[in-house]
Amino acid sequence: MKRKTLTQYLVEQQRSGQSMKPELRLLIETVARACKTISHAVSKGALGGLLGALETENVQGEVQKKLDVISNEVLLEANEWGGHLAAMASEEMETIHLIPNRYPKGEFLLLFDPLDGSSNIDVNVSIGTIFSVLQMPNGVEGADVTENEFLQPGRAQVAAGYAVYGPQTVLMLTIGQGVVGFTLDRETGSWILTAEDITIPADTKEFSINMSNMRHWAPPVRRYIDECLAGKTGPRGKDFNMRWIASMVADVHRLITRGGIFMYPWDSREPNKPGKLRLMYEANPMSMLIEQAGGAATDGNQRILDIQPTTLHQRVGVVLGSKNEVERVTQYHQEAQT
Ligand code: P6P
Repeated sequence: MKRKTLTQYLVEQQRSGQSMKPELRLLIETVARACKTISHAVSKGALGGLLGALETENVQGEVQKKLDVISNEVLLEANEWGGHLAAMASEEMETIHLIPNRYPKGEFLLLFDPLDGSSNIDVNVSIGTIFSVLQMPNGVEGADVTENEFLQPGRAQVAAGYAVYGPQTVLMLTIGQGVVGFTLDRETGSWILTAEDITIPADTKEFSINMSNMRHWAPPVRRYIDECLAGKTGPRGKDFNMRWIASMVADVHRLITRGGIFMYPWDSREPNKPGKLRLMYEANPMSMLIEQAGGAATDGNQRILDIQPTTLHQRVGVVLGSKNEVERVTQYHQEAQT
C-alpha cells in the first residue's frame, strides 16, 4: 500500500476535526520543510564550509556553531511570512522574534532549539531540531506579543516534535493525538509516514545519563543509578545497559523507539540552576511527545508539563521515558524528602 506523506496525514487530521486548524497545518508543514533544509546543510559537513564555531556566544553563554546560527535563520525565514504566527522564540536568541509588520500575524507561538546537540556537529554524531507550538492566550491574533505570552506550562502546547539528523532524517510529531514518525525520502523530498501509534514500553533495561557527573548528583539519582549498576544480583534483579549520545534528540529518539529512561537531573556543579536543559524548547516538547507515547516526564519531583515558566530560557531537571522507571526515580526523590 502506498505510504502517506506528511501533507496527507495533516489533511486527514484536519478533515477528521482533530484540532488541526489550517494555520496549524501550515505551521507544521513549514517547520518540516525548514528541517529538510537544515538536514541538507548538516549533511554537507566540511564540504559546506559550515563546521566549526563562531566567535559569538548565545544567551546560554555557549559558543555558537556556524550551523546553530544558520539553522536558526532557516527557521525564522521559513516561518515569518506565512501569517500563522504571532511570534517565535529560540535557544539561540535572547529575546522573542516578532513577526515583521509587513507580514500578517496569527495566533500561534513557535519555540525551537534549532540545532540541539551541536557539540556533536563537528564529530558527525546525530543532532536535531526540537520545536514546540503554543497559542496566544485567549487565541488573540496579532495582538502585541511579549515574552509573557510564551510563559505557559507545557500542558498548553498544541503540537510538539523533533527532527533527528542521523543515518536517516526522521521527524517525530504530536498534535495531541498520539505520536507519529516520518522519514525523509531524499529522492522526492517528501516526509513519508513510517511510524504510527508509537508507544514507549513501561519498563526498560536501558538508562541514559552522563555518568561523569555522578559525584555531583542528588542522593535519589545516585540511589537509582547505583541500583541499575548493581544489576541482576542487586535490588532491581536485572542487568541494565547504558547509552549517552550527548544529543538529547538522539537519546530521546532511541527511548521513544525501544524504551529507556533519559536523565539530566539537577547536580551540585551549579546548585542555583535546576538543571542543564531548557524548559520551553527542549523539556516541554520532549515531555509532550513522551507522554503522548505513554511515557512519563518529571523534573524528579513534579510533572514537567505542569511547571509554570517564569523566564523564557529557564532550565529544568529532566527525568523522562519508560513510565515505571520515571515513577521509581520520582518516588526516590519523594522518599528523600520525608
Ligand atoms: P553533556 C547538548 O548540548 C545538550 O543540550 C543535550 O542535547 C544533551 O542531552 C546534553 O546537552 C549533553 O550534555 O553535559 O553530557 O555534554
